[in-house]
Amino acid sequence: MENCLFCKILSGEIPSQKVYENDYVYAFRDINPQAPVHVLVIPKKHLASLDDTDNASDRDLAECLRAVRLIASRENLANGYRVVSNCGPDACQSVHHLHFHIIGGRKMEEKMA
Ligand code: DGP
Repeated sequence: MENCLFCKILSGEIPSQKVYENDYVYAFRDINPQAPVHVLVIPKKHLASLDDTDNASDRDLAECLRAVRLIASRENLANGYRVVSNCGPDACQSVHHLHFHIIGGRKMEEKMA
């Protein structure tokens, strides 16, 4: 998708710190980490957000969640972690390519928003 920042990361046009990749997903460290571990998991297929998942296969979506679990384990987040997907303007989504934030490595606040 032209002009999509995360598609440019996927193609290598914009560099990123890769954490994990398979045929369906790519994961990399957030440029502005909000915790000791802050990783973004994206589907390789361009989907704008969770509102765009009618265009996704079940495999595209399931692989994102499988990657979350695998990365959490590799990043030693056995004590817990938070997974966030901002969807739309009220959630302050800033990059319009579906992504899941994995945030961990410290105690989170109970209040989520
Ligand atoms: P959201 O607000 O949910 O759309 O989150 C977008 C995230 O993307 C935000 O936490 C910062 C991150 N981000 C933006 N630009 C870049 C970039 O060029 N590289 C990396 N690694 N992360 C980026």
